[in-house]
Amino acid sequence: MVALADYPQIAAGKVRQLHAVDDEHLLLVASDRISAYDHVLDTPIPDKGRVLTAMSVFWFELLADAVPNHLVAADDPRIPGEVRGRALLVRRLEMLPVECVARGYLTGSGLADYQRTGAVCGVRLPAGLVEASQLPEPIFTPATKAAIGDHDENVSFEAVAAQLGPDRAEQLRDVTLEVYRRAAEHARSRGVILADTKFEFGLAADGELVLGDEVLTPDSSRYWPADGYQPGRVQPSFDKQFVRNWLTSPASGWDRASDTPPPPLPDDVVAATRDRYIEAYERITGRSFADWPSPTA
Ligand code: Q0Q
Repeated sequence: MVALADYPQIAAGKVRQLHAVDDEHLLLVASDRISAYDHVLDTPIPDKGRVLTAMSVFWFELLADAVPNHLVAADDPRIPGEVRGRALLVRRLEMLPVECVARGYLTGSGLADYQRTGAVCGVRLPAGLVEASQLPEPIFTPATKAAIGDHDENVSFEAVAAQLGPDRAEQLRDVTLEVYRRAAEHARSRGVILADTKFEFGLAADGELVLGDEVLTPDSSRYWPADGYQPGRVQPSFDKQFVRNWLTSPASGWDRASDTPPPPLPDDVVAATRDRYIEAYERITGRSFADWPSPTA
């Protein structure tokens, strides 16, 4: 049986790693780590890596008619038993250097740019929008990838066209918005608002545009409960709100403004957060998480 150590690590994010399997394949591994307020917390959320991996697989399958994707297998002898269920065997692509973000709602850096300039990535928006306003229609707001720990930098469509050519830029915009629309419609029918999401695309050897990375997970997207949605205030995160509330409560003794690392999470916050990830998966997919593969080693 193959071990993870047999696959050289070639990239690492805050909560995931990428390993080389062979010339044609990579292994995308999701950890149980969770980040909040730009810190990776000391306390893992059991099964978070498996839930987010299962969500990516669901979305790849649902959206395969809209765009090809890099998924080869979620359960395969080439996937080490120790990471089974939280690792995807994917085909190696030539990744494009653009974070393809679609926004259906205004929040985060999009809201900040709008409040400063009336636009996001050069896309002018109507006056009077507030925190969490739904946009008249979803917009493509690309960004350049930042180093770990830094925030991506929002860039204009024209900047993407200058870098990749107008045809490729238009293709990225069109595919990004079409996949977001399809996903947002599906999520909304399950009582969940997909406020925004970030895709990464690459090129296959034959030049085909392929959807890579994780897709439409709570780590690459903002998910809000539709119940209680109310523009004008920061919406509760579907998955991270228990963590955020505890960290910003007196109980944690943590000062978010300080540069000290957050304290470990209490067991009840960990358990409630695990339940929320599973609830998000089961509501969105209609599948039971109990059926998803687990590590064997
Ligand atoms: C690739 N990443 C992301 C990343 C750190 C993931 C390179 N199919 C692919 C993929 C994918 N997915 C990549 N490269 C070639 N082919 C994905 C940003 C970074 C940890 C995990 N980097």
